[in-house]
Amino acid sequence: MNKSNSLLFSGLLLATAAIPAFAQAGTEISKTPKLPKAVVVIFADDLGYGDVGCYGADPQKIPTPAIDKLCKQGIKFTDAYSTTSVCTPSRYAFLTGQYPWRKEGTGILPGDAAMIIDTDQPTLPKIMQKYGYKTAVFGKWHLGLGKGKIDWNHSISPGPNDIGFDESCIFAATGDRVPCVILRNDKVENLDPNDPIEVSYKHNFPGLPNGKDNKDLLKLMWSHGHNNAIINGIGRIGFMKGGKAALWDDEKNADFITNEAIQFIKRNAQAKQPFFVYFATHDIHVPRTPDKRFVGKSKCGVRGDVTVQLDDCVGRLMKTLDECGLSNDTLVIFTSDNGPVLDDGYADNAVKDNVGHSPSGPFRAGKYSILEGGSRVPFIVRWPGVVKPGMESKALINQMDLGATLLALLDPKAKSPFPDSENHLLALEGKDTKGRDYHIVNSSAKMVGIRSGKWKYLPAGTPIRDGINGLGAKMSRAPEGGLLIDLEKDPKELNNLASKHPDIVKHLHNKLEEIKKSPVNKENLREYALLDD
Ligand code: NG6
Ligand code: CA
Repeated sequence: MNKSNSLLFSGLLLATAAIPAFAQAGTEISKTPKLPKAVVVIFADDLGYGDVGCYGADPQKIPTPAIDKLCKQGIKFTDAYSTTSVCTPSRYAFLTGQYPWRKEGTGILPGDAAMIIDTDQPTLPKIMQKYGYKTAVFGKWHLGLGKGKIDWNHSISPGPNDIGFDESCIFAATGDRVPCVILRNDKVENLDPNDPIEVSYKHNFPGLPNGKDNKDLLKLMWSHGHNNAIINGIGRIGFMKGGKAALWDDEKNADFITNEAIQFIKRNAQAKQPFFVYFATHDIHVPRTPDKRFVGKSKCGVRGDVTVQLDDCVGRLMKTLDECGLSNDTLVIFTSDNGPVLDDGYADNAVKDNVGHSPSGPFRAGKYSILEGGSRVPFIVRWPGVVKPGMESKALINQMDLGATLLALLDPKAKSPFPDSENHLLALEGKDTKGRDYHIVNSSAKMVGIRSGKWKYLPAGTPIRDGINGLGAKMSRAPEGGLLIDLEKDPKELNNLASKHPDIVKHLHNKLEEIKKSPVNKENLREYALLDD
């Protein structure tokens, strides 16, 4: 924390001292939430609404005791959404408070893409920094790095540390994309300068085998795509040469980032330094490579096993907060970047092994789809002393709302710099069960629909992807007159009520057009610039 921040924070502590005394955490519920000493946001990858016990998974098949415990201690949101149904745009929105469809180039990125968040954009971690929190990201980044062609052998900038993170320890993109190395802050970790890294998403490097023609070299077979470079016996997207000493160990990645986050928590707890953690697990994305401790620990094959691994990571983070005496002063949020997928390009038997389990819970389809399975995700808020344990909330919220919401908590008078993020602090506290008036539902195809109350509307022609695998989905389009669904009665989105409720269709259609056109809130952005010292 720089000097001005630390002054700001001590000022903030003084300010909070003026607020009426808070109830002892866990006993009584306070009227005004105290400022948490820590905020931990856990973003699982491709975890569906129904993949964890507290959202309906059978604990005999996929045990998730740590996540279920978190849920019992806090609020389970039933109507929370990732901003879209794939990773990059969801994370873009979470960090910047802007709908990704407002900006070109926010689709799924290759591993050598330039960073899509401008360094002068407002971000959630910048807000946390400003109010005195030490900020860190661990795990999957997938928002691009640098400005153009990346030289992986030198410092890479801009990156996470330029948009509000004091520390970062990340995979540049995904586990299935090269380069398969870890970046600590702006540099590849463990890089031998005599074995430089080269990356190409166009061609292989002379003499190196590819996954397409060298299946005998693969320990995990691909089912579609994922047949470029072979790294650790796994075919990847993109080609890579060199960097042997820096290659990650797929089976150890979950432990690695968890241990990094644990060290960060302990260090800051000891220094009595408030902190913000964005814990971006790679689980349960492909390639699914559980550590041997978790192999066979579910009854749903490797996809279930990596869910158990994810649960273990969550449990260890919570245990660390306990050990540091911070659990009662930490706001923990658990969610997923998009809905579930079974076969996402590797022949890991996820389809065959998915015995009787519904990854999307009561909803239809999954990742990549505009149907509910694509972006209705688990969203758990544990906030001792503020939220009553064991609550369930139907509040309509979007992960993107965390920016404006946390800012409202830290500084109720501050104007939000975020264009689309809404302040739903009351929903997070469990006091408001309505949440947003409108949420724009978005699929990977940049197509948008709108949700308001129990209604969901997709304009005529919207592509609808119905399936839970990367390939083979049934494609259709919203019919003439649009698709209007009563999500309360029809979570599987089977009955079109558009012709019965033309007034609702008209209203939602107009509202969608209005929100699509509404410009970025320039006034607030100026305010934000003023906040900069
Ligand atoms: C797709 C990949 C899929 C996954 C996805 C991104 C193929 C055939 N499919 O293109 O495996 O990597 O991109 O997933 O390559 S996400 O969760 O990061 O959005
Ligand atoms: Ca994802």
